[in-house]
Amino acid sequence: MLVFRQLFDLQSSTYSYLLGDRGSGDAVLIDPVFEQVRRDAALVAELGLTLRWTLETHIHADHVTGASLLRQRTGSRIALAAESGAEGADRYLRHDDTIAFGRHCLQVRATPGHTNGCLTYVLDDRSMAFTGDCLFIRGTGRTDFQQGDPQAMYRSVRDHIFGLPDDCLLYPAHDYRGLTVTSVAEERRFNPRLGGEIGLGDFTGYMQNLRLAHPKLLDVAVPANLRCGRPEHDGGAGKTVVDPVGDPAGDPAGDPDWAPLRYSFAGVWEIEPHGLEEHASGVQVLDVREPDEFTGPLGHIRGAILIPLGQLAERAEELSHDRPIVAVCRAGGRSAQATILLQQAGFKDIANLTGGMLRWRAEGHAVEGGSS
Ligand SMILES: N[C@@H](CCC(=O)N[C@@H](CS)C(=O)NCC(=O)O)C(=O)O
Ligand SMILES: [Fe+2]
Repeated sequence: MLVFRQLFDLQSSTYSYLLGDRGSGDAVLIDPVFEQVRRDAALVAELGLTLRWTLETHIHADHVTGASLLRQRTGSRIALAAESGAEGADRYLRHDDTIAFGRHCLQVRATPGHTNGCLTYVLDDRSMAFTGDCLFIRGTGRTDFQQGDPQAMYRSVRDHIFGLPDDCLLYPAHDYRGLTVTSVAEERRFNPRLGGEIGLGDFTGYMQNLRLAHPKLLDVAVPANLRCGRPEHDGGAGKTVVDPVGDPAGDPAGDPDWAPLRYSFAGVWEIEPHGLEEHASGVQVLDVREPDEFTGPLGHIRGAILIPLGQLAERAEELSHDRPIVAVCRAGGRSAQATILLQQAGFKDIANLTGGMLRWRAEGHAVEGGSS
């Protein structure tokens, strides 16, 4: 069975695609975004997959790839077009190469035009293809920088994409209107730039008059992506010290290290009961249940501060900013929301106790009060 997820980066309107083989657990991720590495790694883990490859459709001009950071974190390998001119990849792809993941594979098609190293990845059964910035939904990638060439793009689309089966689904690297997917038959007929009877001359005329502003990140993104997204300054020991995008707040390389935490795809830092047990002396345990639950049969963790979730927004300042906070409730749901409220209130080091008091007790940790 194929696992398939379409992921979106709001900042750059970029789609990343996770494809996995349920049987072996092997997965590939097409066009990861640097700022989304934490999210994407969390999803891969929650789906029980192992990331084997990150694949680039091209050298992006509008965002930095997450390829290097994912390789550092998950052991995935990096593949992209030999034509791209990038250094530091594990595999350089050419037309007709294949990338296997478990029982599935992607076929590589060279589709230059947006850049000369643009690739389209076609799933083995030709039910879906990932067109990068070559073919968009009722559009195309631009051809006015990075070796852009309207003639090459026209030939790429006509020769290597429009020849796929009518109902082959096409997934682009971007959409700026929120559209998610199209098909070969639709684009062949309705693409306003090169569908129907539109000829090369028409297409070139269209492309020469797009009049788009250059991507804001162009000067940062292209050199970083030519290094597969590896930051220019590496702190050694695999620790990244400089975010290639220059935004430490959005830097997934700087994970909290005050306790062993796991980031969830839901967007919450989680701590396991044994992790809290080990670090209990250095943290504030915040119990967000109702008072009758706090004193009820499940008991509570020694030293826990009780602030019911409904009062947290008003009473957050009763907590110290100097020590990390672990939020606790019955099963880990309300406390997850508590971590979000605390974050909004300006607290920095916050985690949710996974599974709440139920898991805490089930794993044999001590409680105050409660029934045995
Ligand atoms: N406003 C965007 C520009 C995005 C852009 O130029 N995207 C490229 C892909 S890298 C493109 O081909 N755009 C086609 C279009 O916008 O029609 C930014 O600053 O990042
Ligand atoms: Fe692009």
